[in-house]
Amino acid sequence: MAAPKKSVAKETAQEKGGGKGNGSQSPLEFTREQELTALRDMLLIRRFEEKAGQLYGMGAIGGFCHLYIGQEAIVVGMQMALKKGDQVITGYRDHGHMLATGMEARGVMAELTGRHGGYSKGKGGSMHMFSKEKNFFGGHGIVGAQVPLGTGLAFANRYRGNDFVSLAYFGDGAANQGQVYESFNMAELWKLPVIFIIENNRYAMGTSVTRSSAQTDFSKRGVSFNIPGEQVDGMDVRAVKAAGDKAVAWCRAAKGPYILEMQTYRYRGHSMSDPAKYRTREEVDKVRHDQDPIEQVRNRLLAAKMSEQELKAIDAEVRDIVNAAADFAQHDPEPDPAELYTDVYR
Ligand SMILES: Cc1ncc(C[n+]2csc(CCOP(=O)(O)OP(=O)(O)O)c2C)c(N)n1
Ligand SMILES: [Mg+2]
Repeated sequence: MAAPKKSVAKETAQEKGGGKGNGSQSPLEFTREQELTALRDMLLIRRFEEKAGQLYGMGAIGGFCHLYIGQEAIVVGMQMALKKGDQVITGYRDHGHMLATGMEARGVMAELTGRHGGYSKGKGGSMHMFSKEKNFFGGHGIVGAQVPLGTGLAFANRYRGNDFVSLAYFGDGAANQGQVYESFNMAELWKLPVIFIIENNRYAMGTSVTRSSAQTDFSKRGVSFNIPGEQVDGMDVRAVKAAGDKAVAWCRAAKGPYILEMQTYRYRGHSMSDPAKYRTREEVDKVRHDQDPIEQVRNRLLAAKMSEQELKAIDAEVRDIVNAAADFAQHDPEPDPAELYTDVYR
């Protein structure tokens, strides 16, 4: 087992001070350090997800598994706008969110394979992991259920009088859920510091946005509640970070909630069992070719005279972490049967 040289997952963008802001910087300009941080963190998610897909194919992972490949710029860019203590909650497409908050790749992978060293001792699986330390509140399988929970986190922050912000991520499909609008109403009424992040990847399982949504501009979904919203290029990590900075500042200033519609795309199927009959191969290839979030950063770094070799070294470092995680996840023991009776309400 190759030991990771340095834990990328531990040292997140947010901890490196990416969220401090820089008054003289144009919103879309990243420093070299920010580009490198974004590249590393997005690559970690990409390689992790690729490995999870492989392990699933080998039968090492069971149950539901939804990959985040293509959408990496969203969680990485948003994390760069946060400070320690801010909270994150999302749905079932959640591995990227966990890694972005700094949760360990091996703990996430071991949960996928149902091992004792997983974040839920192997009892939760892909959709049910949490980290108090990293302020990650799940991991939820019921579409939209995380939205009122994320609003509740913001209520708690308000009640306690701190200035933390909660991020509630959900999909374009989830955005048509009734509980989302009950949450919007309360959040604005009580000026709760929550950012509603709609990850519009154009599909909810096999249903495209245009087939399911009367209002396809999701940034306008808060209009009747007076919640400001913006559409963001969710494939450009710099645009995500800039929008995140603005939304976070709004929330910290106690002005209430904010909506960010992240325009993105998922490259893989909805879950591991998706016949993908609802879109063409060409559509997927075009987005990968023209907009890939990782390639965008790589190309900018190459244009700024970074060598292919240096970029390959980052990839190698990330692969080491992911391989070590996969190794751990396949050799760590399964939970003892007695664990069936722990961590449950009785
Ligand atoms: C309340 C509820 N209804 C239906 C489902 C089945 N389901 C799981 S994911 C999904 C689609 C959600 O799509 P979207 O919100 O766009 O998120 P994405 O999968 O694209 O990330 C559906 C209908 C569910 N899990 N929960
Ligand atoms: Mg979707």
